[in-house]
Amino acid sequence: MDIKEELEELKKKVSVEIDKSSSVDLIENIRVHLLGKKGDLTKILKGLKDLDPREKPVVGQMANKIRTQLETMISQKKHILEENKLDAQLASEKIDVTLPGETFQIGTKHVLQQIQDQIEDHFLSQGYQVMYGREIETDEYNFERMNLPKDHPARDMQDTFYLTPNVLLRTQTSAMQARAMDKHDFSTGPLKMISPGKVYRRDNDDATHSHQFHQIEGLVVGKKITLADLKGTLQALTDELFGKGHAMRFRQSYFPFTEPSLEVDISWNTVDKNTASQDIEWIEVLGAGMVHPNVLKMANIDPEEYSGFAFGLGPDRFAMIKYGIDDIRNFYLDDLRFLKQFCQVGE
Ligand code: FA5
Repeated sequence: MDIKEELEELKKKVSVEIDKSSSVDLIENIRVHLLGKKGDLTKILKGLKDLDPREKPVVGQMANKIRTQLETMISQKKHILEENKLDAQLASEKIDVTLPGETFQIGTKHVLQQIQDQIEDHFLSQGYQVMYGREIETDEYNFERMNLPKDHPARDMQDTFYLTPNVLLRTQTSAMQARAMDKHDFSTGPLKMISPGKVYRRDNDDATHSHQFHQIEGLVVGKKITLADLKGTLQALTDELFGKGHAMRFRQSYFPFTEPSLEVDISWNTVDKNTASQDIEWIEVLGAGMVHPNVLKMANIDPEEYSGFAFGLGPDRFAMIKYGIDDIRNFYLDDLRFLKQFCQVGE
């Protein structure tokens, strides 16, 4: 067989193979076997060098033509096979939107967040602004600006976790009082704010104490603010949360940043586990008082002209009273049997 016949033979053989090939991989295989370095066409063309010099250009031209024809056939077939493959894939992945979907468990607000939201809504409706503070605070704002200089004995009651000697996990949302006073422009009217968030203390955990809990700070500073305003504000809050006239008890107390200072207890019904007899107890829910003149002075506010009240309440304990929960640790155990009792309707 001379070289021209070989080329014709190759064209016929490869055309049939292309026709028969049923996958992109097979067609790619044909291309490599035909045109690769050791491919059939390359092998035949090596014989060109032994040809009569007059025949070389004729055979060369013929070889190029066959090569182009086969390449075109390969790429057309490859295109068809790729399209078929995509069609098959699309058909197999078709989604039936009428099939019933999988059900997901959707989370709901934690009971503590629910209480916080209710308290925020109450104060927003009274014209307060809500300011979220930082859990990592400086000694300056957590203690010093609250009239608790270094070595003040009242610091002992609020030992905490220190990141550096001057940076700590805040022990009270009161840290936001000074930040709010620094920021407020008193020419626009009184400052009325609440500040909710987590606080931390080196307290031993028990039924009513946790080393991490929540507080909501309240602060009003303006002209002619009195203790009566504070009492009325707290009464309005408890009326809304627990129903009008729910028993509250004001007790004299001490905080370095308020003068006078007081603590507020709320009554709650307890049931003796052994005898099932019901009793009424008091639980302390907040500390409060009139803002100490030193605290106002440190914020460059004249205590002769301005006065204010502040309170720091524990929403965890509010939730305990509202829902009859006898152990604060339940809030932090992530036990779904406990948490599911407080799923809001529709969630
Ligand atoms: C304070 O933290 C003051 N900053 C409150 C305050 C603000 C007074 C503004 C005056 C003016 P006290 O340590 O008592 O005070 O905490 C306030 C409330 O936080 C308590 O009444 C209680 O409801 C809650 N609380 C305190 N310690 C814990 C604890 N370990 N676990 C859960 N709740 C707590």
